[in-house]
Amino acid sequence: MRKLMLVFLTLMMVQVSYAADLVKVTDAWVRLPPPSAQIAAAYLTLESKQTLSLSSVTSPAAEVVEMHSMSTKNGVMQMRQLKALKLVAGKPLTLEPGGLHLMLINPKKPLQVGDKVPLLLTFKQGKRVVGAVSVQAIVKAPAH
Ligand SMILES: [Cu+2]
Repeated sequence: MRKLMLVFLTLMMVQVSYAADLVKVTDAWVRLPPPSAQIAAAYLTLESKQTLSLSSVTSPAAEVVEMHSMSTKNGVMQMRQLKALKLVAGKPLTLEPGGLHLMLINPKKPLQVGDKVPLLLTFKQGKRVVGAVSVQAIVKAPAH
C-alpha cells in the first residue's frame, strides 16, 4: 500500500513538472475582496507551447474555484461560468479585471493584502490530462 502511494506521488510529481514546462503562468494575483465578501477574483497570464485547455482550478484557500467570463449586456454586467479556457500554442491568454477571471468561492479565511493564495491549474489536451501547474497568487488591493 505504502509502495503504491509512493508510485502515485512520483507520478503526480512528474505530471506537475511536465505541465510547468508546457505552460508558463505569470502575474498571478487576487483582488482584495471587500470585507466579508464570499467571493474573490483572481487573475493571471497563461502561455502554452502547445494548444491545450485549462480544465480545472483548485485551491486549499477556497471551497471552490470557477473559471468565469465577464461581459456587459444592455448595461448589465454578467459573469458566466466556463468549463475550460482554451490556450492556443504560443499565444498568451490574459485573465484581467473586466474580462476572464478565476472566481474563488467561499475563501476559508479572510484574505489580506500580501497573502499568497496557492492555485493548482490542471491542463488537458483533448480529454487527456497532461498535468498541473501550481502558482502562488498574491493578494493586492484594487487600484482606484
Ligand atoms: Cu466571477
